[in-house]
Amino acid sequence: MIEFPDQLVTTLRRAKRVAVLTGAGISAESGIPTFRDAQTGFWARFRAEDLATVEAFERDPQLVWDWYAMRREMVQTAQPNAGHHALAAMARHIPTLTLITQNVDGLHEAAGSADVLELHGNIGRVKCFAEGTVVPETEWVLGDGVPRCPHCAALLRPDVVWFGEMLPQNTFRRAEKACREAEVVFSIGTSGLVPPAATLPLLAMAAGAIGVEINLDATYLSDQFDYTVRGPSGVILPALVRTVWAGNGAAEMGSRS
Ligand code: BJW
Repeated sequence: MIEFPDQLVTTLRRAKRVAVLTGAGISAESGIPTFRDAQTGFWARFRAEDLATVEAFERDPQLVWDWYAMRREMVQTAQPNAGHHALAAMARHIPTLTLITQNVDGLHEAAGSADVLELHGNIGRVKCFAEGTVVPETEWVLGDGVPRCPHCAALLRPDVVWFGEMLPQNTFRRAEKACREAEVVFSIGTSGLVPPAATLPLLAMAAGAIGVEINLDATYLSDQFDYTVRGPSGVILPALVRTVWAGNGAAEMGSRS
């Protein structure tokens, strides 16, 4: 049985505002490889800078399109796991739980979470490379290579945020606000290596939130959190929800205090 510190359990039971940042690790148990995992990560097989940048798309649009098509197919057949479901359940106990994700897979929504702040876009959407307009699949102009925009004939690209691109400003502002107001902030399944998303839990803790990191391994941000829990989020999160909202509670997580 996983045991959680009394202070965290009590705080969560009373909390009115909680912010949660998730990364690729929460979807690992749904069979979607993480970005930086040495064994299975996308980054282990492909160089990020060869695929997830505007320059890469300009250099070789077909390579980038094919990579995203392969990942889109993987996401379409994936199911949310116990970690996604536990966060959807947690939202039913907390008046304002803001779920912020770096993931582009839509699995939080598939688990029933509403109003998810998708910082890095969604792999299920495609937009015009020239105008940025989202184009539904029924309107793609198909030819030999990468599909084209029905309005201006420019190439279509995935509606995700590549390195060096701006995050959706309104979404990021809402995430910042939720973090500034949170009593507890969770950082779940993220290496914390990619700004500006990685700064959000730090912003919340600087504003007074209790910080909790849930990850298989230590990250370079681990020392900054009040509590760290090592293990798969698909196991830790359901246990946390059971403990906080169905009784139990004790202490077994790492703590900086
Ligand atoms: C488990 C587990 C289990 C495993 N349970 N845990 C030039 C430079 C900087 C900024 C700008 C710039 N030009 C313009 C900007 C503006 C700026 C901006 O928007 N500013 C705002 C203020 C509005 N834009 C940016 O900052 C961009 N950032 C950037 O360019 O940074 C520079 C940089 C360069 C090089 C390295 C690092 C930074 C936005 C970046 C957008 C990132 N895009 C990607 C690709 C998305 C599209 C796609 O999917 O292809 O987003 S990169 C990739 O990293 C992806 C992820 O969302 C992101 C974070 O990765 P994540 O989720 O943390 O995954 P991993 O694999 O790193 O970690 C997994 C973790 O899970 C590990 O810790 C495991 O241990 C753990 N784990 N199984 C629990 N079962």
